[in-house]
Amino acid sequence: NLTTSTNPLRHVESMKHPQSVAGGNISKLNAVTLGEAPASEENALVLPNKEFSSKAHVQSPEQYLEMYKRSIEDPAGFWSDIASEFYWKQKWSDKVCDENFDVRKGRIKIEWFKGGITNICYNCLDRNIEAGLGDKVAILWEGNEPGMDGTLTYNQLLHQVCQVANYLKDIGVKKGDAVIIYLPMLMELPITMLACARIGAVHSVVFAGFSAESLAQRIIDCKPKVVITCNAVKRGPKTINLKDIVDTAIYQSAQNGVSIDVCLTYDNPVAMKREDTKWQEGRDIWWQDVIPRYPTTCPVEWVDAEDPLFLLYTSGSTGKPKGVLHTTGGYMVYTATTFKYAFDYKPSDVYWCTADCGWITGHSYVTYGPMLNGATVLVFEGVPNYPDPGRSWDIVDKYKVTIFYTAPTLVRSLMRDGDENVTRYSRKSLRVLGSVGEPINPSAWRWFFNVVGDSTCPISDTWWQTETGGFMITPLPGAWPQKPGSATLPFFGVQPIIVNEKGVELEGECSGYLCIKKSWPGAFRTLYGDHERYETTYFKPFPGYYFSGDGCRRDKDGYHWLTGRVDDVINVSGHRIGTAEVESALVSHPQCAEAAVVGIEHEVKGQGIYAFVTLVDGVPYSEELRKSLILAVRNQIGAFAAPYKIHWAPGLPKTRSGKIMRRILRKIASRQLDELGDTSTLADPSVVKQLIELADC
Ligand code: 6R9
Repeated sequence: NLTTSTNPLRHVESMKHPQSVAGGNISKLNAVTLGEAPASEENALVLPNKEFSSKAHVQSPEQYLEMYKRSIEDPAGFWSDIASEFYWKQKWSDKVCDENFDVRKGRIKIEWFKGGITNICYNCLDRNIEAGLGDKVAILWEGNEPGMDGTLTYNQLLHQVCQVANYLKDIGVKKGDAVIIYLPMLMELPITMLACARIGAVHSVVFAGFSAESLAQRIIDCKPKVVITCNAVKRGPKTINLKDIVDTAIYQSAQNGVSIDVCLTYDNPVAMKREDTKWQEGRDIWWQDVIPRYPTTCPVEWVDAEDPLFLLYTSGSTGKPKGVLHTTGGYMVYTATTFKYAFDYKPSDVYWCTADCGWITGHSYVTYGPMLNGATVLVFEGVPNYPDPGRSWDIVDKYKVTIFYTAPTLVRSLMRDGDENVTRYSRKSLRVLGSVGEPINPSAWRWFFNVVGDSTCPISDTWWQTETGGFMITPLPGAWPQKPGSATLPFFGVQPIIVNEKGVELEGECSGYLCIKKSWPGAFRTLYGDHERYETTYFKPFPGYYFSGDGCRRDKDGYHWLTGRVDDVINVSGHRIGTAEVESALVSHPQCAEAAVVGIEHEVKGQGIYAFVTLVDGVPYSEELRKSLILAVRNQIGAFAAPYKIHWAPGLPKTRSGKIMRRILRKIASRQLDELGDTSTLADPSVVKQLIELADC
């Protein structure tokens, strides 16, 4: 039996017959309530539509509870039943899961389906084709410019993947070798990921918005055999010259002892002419000159379930990005299952996730999760507000998108552009909406629900992380009532707990640090080359548990409300950025002596980057200097990490031991000047007054 603490619905007996809800019957929210949160969000139950529920994979709280219960009481049985739906060359050993989750008992180890031999590319493509999906559309591609598009069926996708796989093998890429992919959202991006997986190579996709320095840092860390890129891309009205960035990164890597022999470059004539592309003979190869020459079949490299699938770098609380490592078998089973249930996926769906493959969302829910389910996936090269703010809905109507998965920052910015941009499109095809990347505030939730979804589509607000591989806390559409702004309840097999600062598990209504009690198949296995940091960051803060870095509140009904990061990580438009990374970029500027960065609330982006800078003695602060400081961050990390405010600070508030008091900086940044708290422990309390005076300088 489930103990009280493992029963996620323990507080929600009343949910079986939810009748009284705030604001009357809001199974169809009234547009009048838009933006106005009811007195208590906790009581705002949005009931599932009966017809939707009757066709859903999970139709009621009881059915969820039954499945959840089994996933906790018999994880081996639960997950191996699901795993058996995939193709395994050889079955895993008897032990479905082998883990040590407790630093006090030795090294942290997580293994799922060890000894099982499989291949995720085979399961995405060959297996689905054998099941008759060869002529089904796998990828619908929509270019940056309206009118530019393309499609690939599962058969065609397999052929292209095999050609790339054969090429990679030919240049010497072997099982276990790293491959860096620095591509925009062309079809070639998922194609290349799948090609790597087919031959057992470990891909590391770097978001094509990262700067040369960031790319070099990743190249130096994982020493890839090859870098795959494209000459240029158009995003909205802008042209971005990717090849120049890659050239600089490869040069910098060589300076650090890591040389790259092959740079495979996709020729993207829409953005740049071939002859205008800077070229290094011998190293640079045009994709179009070699790939089509290779055979369209390629044998699969069979790998162990615990062999690495990919590395994805993410920000932490130090300046050095962490190489999150995911393996094959557990990740495969987990992304496929979460995709199926959290979006109530049906074979007739047309699915669109607006994330870039450079982030984990694009790995798990553009490429692997959907394709493992044989889904039709829309890949969009452009930006949602180009050429106008209606672009997203134009695309939804054009392809009859049924599942639309995006980030709160996009919802908020579209909300600001006005309803008319949405309502002039039909959107009749939409059936499920999704949100990821940061907490979605209730007013944005309501707008998404009422205006975009015409009050008929459930919203899956999926809480998860690069580290977790797949969804952890998420609504299952149709299964239970939703609450605007809450990620609701745990996915199968996930045991979220909330602990206080001493690591004591809290019961009932509570708030604190969000941890996970046991492993789940999609969990990351280590930080590349630094298992020590893996243990220190995630398993030492609260021994016995995985620590997420997020704060969370659980309400009286057992629903989870994520409250944001509790570490030095800022979430800007759903992108994770470490304060230390931004600080180190700022202090690399020759005229910057010291920097302290905090995140503050931002209407559209969720959080904005606010930087306090101390200049080198004698340097005057000027508009020009402000711009060049911002440029330093753009150059070192990428445009998405640029601070929106530079606050000149002749001195920073520090304790006597020299620690910067960020708490005070946050209050100054958000102009909550009457909440500065105790400043008497500062080495020099007068700096606070000085900072306040300079706030609008
Ligand atoms: C998938 C992804 C992870 C951090 C995570 C949390 C925030 C993501 C969220 C959410 C509230 C949600 N986050 N989804 N917060 N509700 N539905 O975004 O991975 O880039 O690693 O970021 O994002 O703070 O810790 P990643």
